[in-house]
Amino acid sequence: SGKRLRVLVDMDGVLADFEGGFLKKYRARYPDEPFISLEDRRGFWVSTQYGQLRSDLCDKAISIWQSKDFFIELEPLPGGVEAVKDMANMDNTDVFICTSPIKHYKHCPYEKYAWVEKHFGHDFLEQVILTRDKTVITGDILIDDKPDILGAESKPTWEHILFTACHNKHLSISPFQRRLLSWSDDWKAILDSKRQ
Ligand code: DGP
Repeated sequence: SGKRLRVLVDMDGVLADFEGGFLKKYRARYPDEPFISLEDRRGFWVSTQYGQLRSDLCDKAISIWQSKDFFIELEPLPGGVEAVKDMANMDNTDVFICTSPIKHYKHCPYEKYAWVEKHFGHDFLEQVILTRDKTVITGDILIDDKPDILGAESKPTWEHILFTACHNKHLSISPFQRRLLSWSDDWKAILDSKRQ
């Protein structure tokens, strides 16, 4: 009963393995440079941590995700595509993939649509929201691995569910913030907790 539930699901770090794809391509392109293992990743911004390792590595990191075929070739994270398809087939549930493209727009926005078409099918392109500001998008839940989601709207309608990733797993979060540890975790219970 009640109104429909609207779930916003982030793409990079939640459905698509941005961190794994980055590290693989960085090591292939810069085999003689130091790198940060996924165990040692801290902080959302990959380029910031590489810049701290050595200042010139910031631009080398950025060059990886600005390259053609970076986003389309990202592997799906375990269980994510299946979970979102299951979610989309649930009664009274609308699911949108809500993702922030990088500002180097030559490849990324196109490849994000292509990735959704490849893994979900053409019809699911209806569910894609590209935005640099997720706070202005209304929804009941936003499942996202970025710890701080800020923007023009100071009181977003959604509850942010922090999706655990290599860069955020050590963060202590407010006892009021909820996590989804992986797609094996009980996402259905989180959705049900928001239904009227
Ligand atoms: P989202 O996951 O929707 O919040 O999008 C954030 C995007 O930024 C995603 O494609 C990952 C990417 N990203 C990760 N680290 C960095 C970084 O250091 N600099 C930039 N410009 N983008 C980054």
